[in-house]
Amino acid sequence: MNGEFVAWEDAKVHVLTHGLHYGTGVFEGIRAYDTAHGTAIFRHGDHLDRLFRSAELYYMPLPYSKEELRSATHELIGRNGLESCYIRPIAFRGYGMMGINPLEAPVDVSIAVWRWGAYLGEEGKEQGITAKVSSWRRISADSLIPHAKACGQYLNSALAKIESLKAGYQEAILLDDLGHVCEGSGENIYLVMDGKIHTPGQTASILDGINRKSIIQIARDLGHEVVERDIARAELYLADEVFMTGTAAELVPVREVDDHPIGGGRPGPITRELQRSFDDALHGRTERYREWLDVVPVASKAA
Ligand code: PPE
Repeated sequence: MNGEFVAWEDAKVHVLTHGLHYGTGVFEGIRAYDTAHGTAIFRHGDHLDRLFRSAELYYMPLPYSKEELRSATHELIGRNGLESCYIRPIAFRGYGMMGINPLEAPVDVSIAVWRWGAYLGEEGKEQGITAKVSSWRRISADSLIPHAKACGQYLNSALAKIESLKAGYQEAILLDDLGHVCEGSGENIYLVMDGKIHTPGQTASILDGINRKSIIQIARDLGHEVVERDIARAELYLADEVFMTGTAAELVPVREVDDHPIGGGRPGPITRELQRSFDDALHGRTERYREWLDVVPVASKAA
């Protein structure tokens, strides 16, 4: 926290922290995997780039460089002796000023790491999950910044998630303000139709996921055609396969949307193929994607 290593139980903030009241913070979700090269953080640089972009979009100068955050993360993983973990850097307007204007409030930066298993359950990754199209639309660029990963924006995801869980589904799918398919509460979405992979474009109101970029590249490298375009709600129901990606969730098949079974209600062959290749990339088993790994130096691990 702000440059100090702090024990888990002491990692506390004041109740008048600006970001707690107004959502004025930005964060990242990153994973490190146990690979043959050592503990390796997947696309660490890309996540840190996005953290800095999110901060810039909310006029929040970060008091550390990317390299400082990168090496602090290495040391943190080393000190905790974790072979694999979830990594949550967060920068937020801290304690000192109340009132909406965040510009006078300090900027606090923390990084936390912990073991986090399958976000939507092991069974979800294996068998696929059920999803419901939410009555809540994904935030639009008219009011907020879909491209930023900012704390307050997640009220939108939380409403959609609550609605889907209360209705008995595992995940929510949000449409954008025009009614096009946008993304999950914390995942990007794809469908397979006519042997091609379709996903909303980067300028739709999606969070431009790091795993989205990875899966598009992996799919193309495997010879699949990937089409970025507007997707109608009904296409979800008619698709041969639907799946989602995100750092926490990894690649999760969707077996049912609004009670329509997708492709017979079980994960399809393209989803399975991509899931395997993606898992290989995450775990450093593919030389081609080796550059995506930021290996935690052994010195940090021994510290
Ligand atoms: N859309 C949203 C809204 C989102 O939150 C995420 C990540 C993605 C897409 C996928 O982005 P990427 O991880 O870069 O491929 N959601 C993070 C937070 C989840 C949470 O519950 O917290 C994550 O997966 O870490």
